[in-house]
Amino acid sequence: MERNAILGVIDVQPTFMPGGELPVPDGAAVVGPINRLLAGHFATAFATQDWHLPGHASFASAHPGRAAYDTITLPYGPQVLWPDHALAGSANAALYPGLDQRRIAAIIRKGTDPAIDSYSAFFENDHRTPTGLHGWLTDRGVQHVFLAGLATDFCVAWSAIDARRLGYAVTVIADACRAIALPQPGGGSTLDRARTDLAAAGIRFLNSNEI
Ligand code: VGL
Ligand code: ZN
Repeated sequence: MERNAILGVIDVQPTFMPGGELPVPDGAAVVGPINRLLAGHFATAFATQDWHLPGHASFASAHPGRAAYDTITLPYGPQVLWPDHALAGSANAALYPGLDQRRIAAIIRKGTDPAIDSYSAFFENDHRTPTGLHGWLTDRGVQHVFLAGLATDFCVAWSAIDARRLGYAVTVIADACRAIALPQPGGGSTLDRARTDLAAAGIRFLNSNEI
């Protein structure tokens, strides 16, 4: 692996796994490939944690009359409403206990502003408020960001697009991610849409055995 590469482990938290509050189908399957990559291929990694207070603007429960998976318009744009999830300080918001954390040098918590959702590891969903990750990566000379985790079509995709915009080479490790895949009004799913957007942005997809 290039010396200026890093693995980003996105939202590998029990809240996004079967049995959690916002289960991503087959979500726990990302842990095996991620742990192998952490042990064998990457000297350094960062991780993100989705981290919301009760009443967060992305929770359907905060919008009377709305249901989970509806889309509404908030001041910064469209927002899918989710079941309450990733409650700050809860056991299900911790990094997944089976994740090998030895090489995780930084942990970024996102979604801490009650009024703004934050899918990307780099910016909140207003596309303006930085998380600080870009500065940390820049200071360390990182040029190539590899991404794995949950969910392919939300937090991984938005992190990948922002990383490209910021000038990094970006590779998504496909078999180390799982998607939510919500049906879209015009047909297709959020995963189809993410794949198209990521390819158009020049983001590479590899499987972990090709790294
Ligand atoms: C995520 C929905 C809401 C994700 C986080 O990690 O992809 N999705 N919050
Ligand atoms: Zn969230």
